Amino acid sequence: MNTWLLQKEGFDKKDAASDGNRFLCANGYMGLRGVPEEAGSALFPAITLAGVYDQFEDKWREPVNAPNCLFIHASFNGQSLSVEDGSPQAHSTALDYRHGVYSRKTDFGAACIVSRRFVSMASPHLLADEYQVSFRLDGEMTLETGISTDIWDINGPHLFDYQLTAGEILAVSCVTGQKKINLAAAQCVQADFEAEESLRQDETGVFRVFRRRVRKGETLNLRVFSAVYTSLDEPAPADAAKSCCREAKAAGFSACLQSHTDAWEKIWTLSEITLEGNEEAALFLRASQYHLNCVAPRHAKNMSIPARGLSGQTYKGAIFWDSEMFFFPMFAYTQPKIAESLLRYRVETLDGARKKAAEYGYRGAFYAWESQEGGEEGCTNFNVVDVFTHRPVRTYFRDKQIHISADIAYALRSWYEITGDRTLLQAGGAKVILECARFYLSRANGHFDSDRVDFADVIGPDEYHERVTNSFFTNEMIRHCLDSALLLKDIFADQPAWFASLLKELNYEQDWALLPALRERISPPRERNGVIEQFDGYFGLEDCSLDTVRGRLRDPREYWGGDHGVAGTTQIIKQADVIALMALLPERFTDRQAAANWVYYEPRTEHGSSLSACMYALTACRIGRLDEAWDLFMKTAQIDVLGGGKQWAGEIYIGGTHPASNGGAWMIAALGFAGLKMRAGKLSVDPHLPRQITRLSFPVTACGERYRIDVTHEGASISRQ
Ligand code: IFM
Repeated sequence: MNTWLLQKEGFDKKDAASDGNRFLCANGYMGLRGVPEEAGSALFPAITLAGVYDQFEDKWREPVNAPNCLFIHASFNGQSLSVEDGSPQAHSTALDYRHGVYSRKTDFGAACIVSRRFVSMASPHLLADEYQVSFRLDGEMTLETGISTDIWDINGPHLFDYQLTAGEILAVSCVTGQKKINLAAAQCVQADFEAEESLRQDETGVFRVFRRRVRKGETLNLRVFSAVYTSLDEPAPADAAKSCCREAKAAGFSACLQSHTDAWEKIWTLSEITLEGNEEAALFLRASQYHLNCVAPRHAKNMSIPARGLSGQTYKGAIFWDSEMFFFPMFAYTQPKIAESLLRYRVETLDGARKKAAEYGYRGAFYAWESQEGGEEGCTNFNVVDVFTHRPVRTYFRDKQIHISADIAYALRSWYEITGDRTLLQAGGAKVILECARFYLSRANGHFDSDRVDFADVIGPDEYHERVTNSFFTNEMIRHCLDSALLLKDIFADQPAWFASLLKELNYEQDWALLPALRERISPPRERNGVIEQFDGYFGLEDCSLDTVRGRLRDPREYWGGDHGVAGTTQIIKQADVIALMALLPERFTDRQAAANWVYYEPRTEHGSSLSACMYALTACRIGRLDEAWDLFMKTAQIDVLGGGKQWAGEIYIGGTHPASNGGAWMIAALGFAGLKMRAGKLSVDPHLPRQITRLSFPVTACGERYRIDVTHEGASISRQ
C-alpha cells in the first residue's frame, strides 16, 4: 500500500462535492478543489482565496472564489472529452500527499487524457497543470484552455465588472461587490504541438482554442501556468498575475514542480509523523497532516485558517475556536511561525473583539464566534435553516458562546509554554489576554458582590444545549483565562515597568485588583458520583440513548439543537464538552475523575462535530482505554480520506475538509499516544501506544530546539537534533 497516495477509480456526479474536498490542493493563499479541469459549476470547481471576503445583497458573507484559471476542455471528432458529459470508459483520480500533486487519467476510448497539477507551495500565487491528450483514431481535435468565469458560489455572485484580455497571456480582472477589492487571474501556456490557434472571449470567460487534425497514436502535451492576485496583495493585481505566469513559463513546468516539491519536503521534515504497524492508519495520518499543512498561511504573518480550510465557502470561510484548540498545537510544536501567525491574527483583530463586546454592552474583548477579516463577526443570529418550514432558526452561537475569548487566551499561554517566547506577548498577546479577562469581569457584573458567580445564559462546546447556566467548560476556561492574566505579572517579573505601563495604557488598575476575586468566586463544578454536571440542570434532563434521539428525527438533515431540536431536552450532547476541558487542562483532574466522566459522557455524545472524537481520544489515552482511543483516532484521521463528516445542518451545506480533525489526528498521535508535553521548559513523553501501532517517530520544535521523539512498546526517547 502506498501510504502517501489517495486514489479513486470511476466518476460519479453525486460524489463531486465530496471528492472536490478529498482531492484538494492548496498552499495557504488559495485552495483548488479536486475536480477535473473541464468541470463546470455543477461539479463545484473553486479556487477559494484566503482572507478575501464579500457579501452579496443580504446573503451570508463568505470568502471569494477566483475565476477558474486552470480550465481546460478538449473534444475529439465532436465528442466532448469531459467526465460530466463525455461518458468516459474509465476515470481515475489520485492525490500525492507527499508533494501535493493531483493527477487524473480519463479514457474516452478514442482519446485519453492524463494530467497532473499543483498549487505551488513555493510561489503562493501560482497554479500549474500538465495536460496530455492522446488519440487512438485519426480525427479532428479541439482543445480550449483559459479562464472561466463560470464560478460556483454558495452566496454569490461576488465578482463584477469583468474585463477580459486576450493575447499571449489571457487575463481576467474584476472587482468584489462589497469592498471593491480588485482581483485578477492570468494564464499562459506552453504547447509542444503546432495547431491552428484562436482566441475566444464571451460572458463565460476568455479562452485560447487549438484546432488540429491528429493521427492515431499521437500525443499532445500542453502546460498551463496560471496566477491569481488581488489588490490586497499588490496595487496592480493583473500586472502581477501576468508576470507570475510569464516567469513560470520561462522557468518551465518541471522547474516549477521541483520548487513546489522541495517546499513540501521541507514541510515534511519539520512535521511528519511516521506511524508503523498499520498502513491504513499511516495513510490517514498523512492525509490529515497534508490537509492541515496545505492550508497554513505561510505567505502571511497574521492570518488564521478557516474551519473548512480552503476547500470552499462553507462556514463563511470564518475563523472559529478550531484555530486555537485544534490547528495551533501541531504548528506550535512543528512550525512555530505558522502558530504565531494564527495568534497574530487574534492580536490584530483585538479591536474587532472590543467592538463586539461593546455592541453587547460589555467591556474588554469578546471575540467573534465566526471571525472574518478585521475580527468582523460572520455569525448571524439565524445560523440554521429549518428543514420543515424552510425558515431561518434563531441560534445563539454568536451571542452566547463566550468561551471563545478564553480559548484564545489559552492558546497564547500555550504559545509561551511551548516556545518560551515572550515577544508575541509583548507585541499584543498580553493585551489580548488582559482584554479577554476584562470581558469576563464585565460579563460577571451584577453577581460580583455575592460569594458565588454564576455565568448564566451561555453555550458551551455542546451547541445542542443553548443558553445554559454554569457551563463547566465555560466556567473553567474563564478561570484559566483570569489565571493567565494574573500570570503575566510573573512572566514579566523582570520587566515591572513595562508591565505597569501596559496596565496603565489599558486603564486596567481597578480591573487587575478584581481578577483574583472573580477567579475565586466562579461557581465550582457540581458532581454526582464523580461525574461533573455539564451545566446546571443537565442531570435532570431526559436520560435516553443516542439511538432513541436519532429515532425521533423526521428528516436526516434536521438540526438537533435549538428550540425544537431533538437533543435539547435530553442528555445527548453534540460534541466533547466536559471531556474537552479535561483534555485541555489534564493536570487539573485525577485519572479517576477523567475515567468517571469519560465513561458517563462518551455514550451520550453524538460526535456530531468533527471536533469531538479527538478530545475523547486524548482522555481515553490517559485512562488506558487504548482500544477506544484507537477507534476515535481512526474516526478522526480518516475524515478527509473517506469524505465523511456531516454535510448538512438543517438546510445549510457544511461539507468541506476538516482541519480540526486533521489537527486532532496530530494531537492524538503526539499528545495522546506519545504523551508529549512541554511544561516549565521541560519536554517529556508519557506513551500510551495502542497495540495496533508498533512505532511512532516524529520531529518536535520546543523553545527553539529541534527534537525527535521515538515511541515503541519497548520504550520512548527524546533526542536533540
Ligand atoms: O467550531 C465548531 C463548533 O464547535 C461546532 N460546529 C462547527 C464549528 C466549526 O468547525
